[in-house]
Amino acid sequence: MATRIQDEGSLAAQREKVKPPRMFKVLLLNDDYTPMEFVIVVLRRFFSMDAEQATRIMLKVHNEGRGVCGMYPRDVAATKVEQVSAFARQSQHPLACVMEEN
Ligand code: TYC
Repeated sequence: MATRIQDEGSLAAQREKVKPPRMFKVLLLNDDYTPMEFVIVVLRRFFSMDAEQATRIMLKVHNEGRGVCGMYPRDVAATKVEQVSAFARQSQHPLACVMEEN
């Protein structure tokens, strides 16, 4: 049996459910030191790109200064940034990965 309060609760839940999630771009930034091959490995490993896509995005970043790797809800984007940054740090490359709201 539905009470008035339960109805309001389910309406609120439904409103929450249909609202599209805020989306965040994950970007790579260019630098003068990270090897091109390493950037391609990053794009393939963390963003599931094939060799051709990864090469295209790497060259875009190299030529234009930055490039979008993908677009995700906040928590997924933050995890990508953390994973890429940790991998770059561990490999002693200065590669920078950031997120920004779409
Ligand atoms: N500019 C780097 C080089 O010439 C390559 C590079 C590409 C670095 C993309 C970072 O996000 C980057 N070796």
